[in-house]
Amino acid sequence: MTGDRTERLLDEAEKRFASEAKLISLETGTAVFVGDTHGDLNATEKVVHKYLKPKHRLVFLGDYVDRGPASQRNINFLLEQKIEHPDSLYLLMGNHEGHALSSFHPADFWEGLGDRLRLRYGEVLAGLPLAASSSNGIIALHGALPDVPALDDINGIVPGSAEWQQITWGDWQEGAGEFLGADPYGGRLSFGQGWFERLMSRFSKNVLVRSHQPDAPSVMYGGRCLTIFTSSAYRHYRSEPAVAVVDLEREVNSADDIRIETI
Ligand SMILES: [Mn+2]
Repeated sequence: MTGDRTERLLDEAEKRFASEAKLISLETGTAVFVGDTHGDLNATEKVVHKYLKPKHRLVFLGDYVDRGPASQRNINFLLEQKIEHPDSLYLLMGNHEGHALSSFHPADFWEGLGDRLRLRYGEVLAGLPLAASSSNGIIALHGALPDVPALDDINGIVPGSAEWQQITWGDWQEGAGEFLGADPYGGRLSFGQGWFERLMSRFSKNVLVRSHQPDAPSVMYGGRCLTIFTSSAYRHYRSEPAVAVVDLEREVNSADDIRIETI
């Protein structure tokens, strides 16, 4: 893609994200949740070709760049799809989209850009929505639950704030506890089941669908925390890239009510 075309794509995407809430509402039809794709354009294209159809809402859970071989093509493809299908496809923010807000490694995509494009991708991706919520019991986001007074307050979360870090950088650990500490080098935050249950109850949700943490068990906390990945960059942790498919018209009480499909 030429520099001019990339700039136009970023301008258009920026306007689109500015008109979206930070908390996306999913009401009817079928939701398809897509985990980290991390530069795996092949996986992203497969998901879009297979699942983008009437009455389907595709929700990507963040981390589109770095690690994989085709970061820029992957994020550009997703931005194009978003502009073309604004109400069928949603791109939530992962920590790898927050390069303008907090530094991390690996950041091969960001470090490979010139100054101008690094600034523009940083500005545009800092405007991505943070979470999606459905009336049948699901909340979906990249990492961990934010400690905000009520679900709707996700709309007021400021990029770079503590609550933003909980969403984009949060890991879950088996066992009791609330905030379990931060990794002083990588910036990762750890949370336990106490934090999980307190906020799920506050938000009146049954199941969290998230990504971000490749060494997490797929299902935790009595079937209420589902972690999925959709990138071959994680093949050493996860057998096959997969998505989570949910009928939005039926109550979801645990991961057993969610269909995992390999792509
Ligand atoms: Mn991540």
